[in-house]
Amino acid sequence: MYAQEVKSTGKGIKSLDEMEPDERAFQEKIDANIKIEPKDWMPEGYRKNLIRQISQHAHSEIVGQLPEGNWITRAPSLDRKAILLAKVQDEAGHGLYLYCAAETLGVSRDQMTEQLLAGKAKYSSIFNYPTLTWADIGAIGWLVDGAAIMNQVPIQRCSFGPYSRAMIRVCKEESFHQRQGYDIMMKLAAGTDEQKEMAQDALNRWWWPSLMMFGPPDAESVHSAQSMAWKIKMNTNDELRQKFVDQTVPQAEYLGLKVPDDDLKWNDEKDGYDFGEIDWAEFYEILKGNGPCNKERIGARQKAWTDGEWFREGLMAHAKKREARKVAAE
Ligand code: FAQ
Repeated sequence: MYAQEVKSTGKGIKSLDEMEPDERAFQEKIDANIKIEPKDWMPEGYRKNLIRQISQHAHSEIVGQLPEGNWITRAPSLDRKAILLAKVQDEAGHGLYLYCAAETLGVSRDQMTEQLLAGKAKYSSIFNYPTLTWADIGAIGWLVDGAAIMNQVPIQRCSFGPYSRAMIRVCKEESFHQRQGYDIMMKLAAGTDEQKEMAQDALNRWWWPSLMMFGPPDAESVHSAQSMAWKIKMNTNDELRQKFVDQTVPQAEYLGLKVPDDDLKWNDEKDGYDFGEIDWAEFYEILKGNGPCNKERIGARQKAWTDGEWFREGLMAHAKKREARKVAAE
């Protein structure tokens, strides 16, 4: 069975024989691809791990609006403004579906936000880089949404019902985002020398951070073994990173742009590209809060939270008043 296979990686995952009856029945459901729904029994570790991953995913969608939102007023035409505005609104919607999915596990949206603001919950490293030119909006759609899709398509099949269903709609919208980004890159790459240079510069700056989105190398991934046994995660970080490189390099070639990696080389034996070493020191610095825009991003979320306090209180007061009226009428 799957759980036993994972144990063979030596990461301390229990085999079916070692599990309590409840846990074993749960694992058998997972192995049989039966969805787990919010009111079903689940091990506490499964619930916690899901809240961790889904809430961090939700925070990424919400914080992810900031780098692109920065360009809405400066998009080069009315059409591009309308498209970018719709895309950024979609990201807000993704965040909301995901917060709802996490709420079914017994955590409130306020608690999740407080964890983000206190630095206890992460969001994707990629959103700590600045968007310096219009070409960065193309690169984000092409590479960042492209990496997000590569990671999220398999999560449509994950074991937790609300998360897997949320991913179906999210992936459809992300596919459109990826196409709009690539469309911007096609226009720039086929434009003047200066526009082509802008496109190349954006690719140079976003390539390596996009590869980091898939998480640390498998050997350093803390959660992969258990998350894969529970089908919270369907592939390892390195598997998805490799698929992303294999899919994206030909797209860069089609644009006439150069992927900024001198070690990139097709490998017939593995039927995929070999690629250079990722700067993991940079990745871990970002996770510690020391990336180029970490403080700005959290500052923006903190301001939105503080500015919205009167509104949240107003909503609560209104809800309480309605409830009191309902009770009085009964
Ligand atoms: N950034 O043990 P693992 C998007 C953390 S959505 C920051 O390998 P795991 C849409 C990890 O949390 C992008 N932290 O972790 C969009 C853990 O720390 P913890 C987000 C990272 O969970 C596009 C520690 O390192 N997508 O872009 C990162 O098994 C455009 C150890 O790592 C998702 O969240 C990172 N890159 O694998 C929006 C998808 N990588 O929690 C706007 C769902 C790792 O113990 C514009 N999530 N860490 O404190 C996943 O698939 C997984 O959570 C991974 C990480 C693959 C992200």
